[in-house]
Amino acid sequence: MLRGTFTRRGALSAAAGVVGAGVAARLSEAAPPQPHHHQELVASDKEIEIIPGVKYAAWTYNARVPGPTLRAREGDLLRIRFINAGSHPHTIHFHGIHPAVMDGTPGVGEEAGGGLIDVGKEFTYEFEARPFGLHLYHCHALPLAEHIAKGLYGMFVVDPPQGRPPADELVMVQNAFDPNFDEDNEVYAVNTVAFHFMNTPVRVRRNELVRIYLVNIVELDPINSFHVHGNFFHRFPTGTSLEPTEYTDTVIQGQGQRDVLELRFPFTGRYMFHAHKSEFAALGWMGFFEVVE
Ligand SMILES: [Cu+2]
Repeated sequence: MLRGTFTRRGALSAAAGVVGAGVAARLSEAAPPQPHHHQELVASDKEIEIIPGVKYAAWTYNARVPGPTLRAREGDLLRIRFINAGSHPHTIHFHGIHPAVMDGTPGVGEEAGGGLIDVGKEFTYEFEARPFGLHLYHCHALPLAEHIAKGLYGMFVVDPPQGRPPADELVMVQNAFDPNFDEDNEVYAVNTVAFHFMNTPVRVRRNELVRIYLVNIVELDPINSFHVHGNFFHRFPTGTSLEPTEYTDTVIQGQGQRDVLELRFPFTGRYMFHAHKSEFAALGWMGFFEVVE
């Protein structure tokens, strides 16, 4: 069974008064990957709160944005039953290596039941998890920008066969919203809720290895970025190698790009993390780490 892994979500969501949004971000307490995974993803329309008091009519996987984080080990067989209980035809398009019929692309594999999944219909995606790395899944129905911007996406983590070193693992899906439909985002965040981690900092321990799974899924803006204060991190692009390629404090990501980041905080205290694009930070994409003993 794949697990949604937002283990502290209940407490943090309640703190922010947020309903239906994926706020917290810990992966560490998830069940270890199993060789066979069965997961059900249900598309549905759902109103979510993107800032306390600001509602957004989202399209969701499993009534949340982002959808549940899927995790497997390289080579595991994934079986993902997709039920479209929404108001529009949708798909699940997984990044990774798989046969065409499992690609979740309209017009591809429809004779075998794949492709575009109509309202009230379902399809089971079945493929091996590979390559290891940090991937994503999202709806690929047209118009693509609308189906992504409405909230149909999530993170897909494939662990290397030998695993990664033990760490405090965090999921950060950089996303944004255009609640007034003017083709320009007004709200930016990681994991949907603007400014959430300003009010509820992400607590980590001094000197403990912290691993961040970072994805950019923002529509309407060509790039996004992640910057951390008072520290540097090792960057593993797409997570497909166990050797980092860069030691830095800022990464730039286009849409669909992702990185695994590893760092340790040598000092206690509060350290900001935010988009190094001032406009995005001012519109919600900023937060704090709180480093404790
Ligand atoms: Cu869709």
